[in-house]
Amino acid sequence: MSEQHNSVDAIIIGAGFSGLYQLHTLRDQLNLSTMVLEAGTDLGGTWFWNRYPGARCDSESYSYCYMFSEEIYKEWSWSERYPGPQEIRNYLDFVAQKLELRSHIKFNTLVTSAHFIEETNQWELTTKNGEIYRATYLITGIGCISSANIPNIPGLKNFKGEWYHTGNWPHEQVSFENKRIGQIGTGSTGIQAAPVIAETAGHLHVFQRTPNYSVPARNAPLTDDWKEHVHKNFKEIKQVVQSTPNGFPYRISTTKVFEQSENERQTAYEKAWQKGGLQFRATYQDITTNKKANDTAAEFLKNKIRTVVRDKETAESLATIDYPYAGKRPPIDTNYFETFNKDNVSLINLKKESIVKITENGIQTTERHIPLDMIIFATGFDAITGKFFEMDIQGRNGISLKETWKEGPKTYLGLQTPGFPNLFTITGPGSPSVLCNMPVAIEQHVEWITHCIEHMRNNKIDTCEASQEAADKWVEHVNEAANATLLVTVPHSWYLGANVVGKPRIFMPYAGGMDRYRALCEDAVKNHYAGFIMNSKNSTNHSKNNLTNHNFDAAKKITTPGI
Ligand code: N01
Repeated sequence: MSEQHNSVDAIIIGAGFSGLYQLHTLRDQLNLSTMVLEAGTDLGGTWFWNRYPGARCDSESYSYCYMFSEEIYKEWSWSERYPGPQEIRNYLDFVAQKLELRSHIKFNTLVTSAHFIEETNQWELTTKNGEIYRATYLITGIGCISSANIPNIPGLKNFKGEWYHTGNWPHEQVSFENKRIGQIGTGSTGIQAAPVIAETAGHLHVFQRTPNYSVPARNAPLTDDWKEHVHKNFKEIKQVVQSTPNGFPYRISTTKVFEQSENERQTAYEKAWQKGGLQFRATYQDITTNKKANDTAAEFLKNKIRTVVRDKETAESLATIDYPYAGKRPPIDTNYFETFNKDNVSLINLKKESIVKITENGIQTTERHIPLDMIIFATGFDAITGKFFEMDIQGRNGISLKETWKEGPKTYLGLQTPGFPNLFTITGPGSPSVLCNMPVAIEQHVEWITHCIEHMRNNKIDTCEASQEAADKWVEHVNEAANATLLVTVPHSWYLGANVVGKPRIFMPYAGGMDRYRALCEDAVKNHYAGFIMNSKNSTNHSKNNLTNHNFDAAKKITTPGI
């Protein structure tokens, strides 16, 4: 323990959507001394790091923003249907300026450890720069897909060309001009990147292990009429995003697939395809829960691939998909399948030949050597828990978070973990997080945490932590919610941690729906923070109501999951 440290009421890790809003509420509403520690050199979180070619948000811009302030909402106008990283960073900069947040953010400050000190009920944080901070409340806003996953393919260190991971993309311009590029990965990122890389690459080789469904994004500049429309309808838009299961600004149909004829279905799917975007999965209520219903959507999308891609073998490699549509996070794209009609693009089907190693000048597969000047890893993330484990987080009695979560994360409502008092995790594991439009999930968490801390201060409570019983029951319910969907049927999904070698296979986000989740969080508060143990120095009385009053039964029947 050091004698030299900075001490504040609250520290937030991360200066993305979560960190900025949490700083505002704690500093400006509760008057707490608050600071944000951020590893990057500027605002943005996910959007600070993800600058890869073609990067774009898949939530529509008018819903991918804060809604806590009507004034802020109406002062900002988005230029395109789906914003890119620069425009999102500009937006966050606008919010930071408006709320004068920058003075309380310390950039270039990577937190390496956070230990709970029992004697003072404080968290002590150390940074890579060797600084030490203490705070009563520690809040993580570290994002869910922020820890890059670079597969352990033999030989990478010998490669003499350039290589990049999309999630750590250089700030300087990367030129693909006349270069032979190998892109590994065809998730949402790879599907966005390939068409843009192919525009200037000498040749692009796309290494595909698992083919993917994709629906056109149909991105476009927004008209002045549209901008005026969303500003005028702020209240209605907010009401919709806060009441849907996935936080998106559209309602999921209440019609089931087999309530309509084949002709009606084809018309409905075609209409959704033409409209573009993630709402394709909202065409019918049961697409994400009923395999046979899902098959009809899957078949429609596979046929689209076969229609677009001219080379029959390539089309089959792209369209032979053996898992349900939206079973993994469904990408949306701009000309992804069309890209394979270009002469300078080839698909390497890793179901037919696999990567053996990276050589000095290319990739060796079981069939051939492919010479390359650049390798791009669009290989995803150690999602949801990865960033936590990059820090040495220790709670009561020096127990580490890594140890506590070694068989999978165990939280209550994704907000707190037993044994880690006053540690609040925005969009933590076990909350809807990645299954929800992120800013909607973030606002709800920030506001819940703010009210909880306000309650603690008003009632002279020193520590709040989830009870073991509550966490155990919640983990059970998170599994139950996932099992009601087709999400658990995809063995290679990052929702399950299956993309990272050695990671336990546990479904991490809460699939029961943001609307249901919001109600459960409110219910816990109404029941005197049921499931949370509140302690004061002078008394050790636990929260008056324990979980027996807290009813998950209402949450049992999941008909419209939040995906
Ligand atoms: O990552 P992914 P992502 N050899 O894990 C392949 C969000 N996002 O960065 O499926 C060969 O989905 C892997 O293959 P497989 C969004 O939530 C949002 O694309 O494991 N291939 C897969 O094809 C998304 O879901 C936006 O068999 C290997 C790919 O790499 C999440 O980020 C935009 C491999 C990884 O796909 C992650 O998407 C972009 C190996 N050794 C992303 N290892 C928005 O618009 C992995 N792969 C907001």
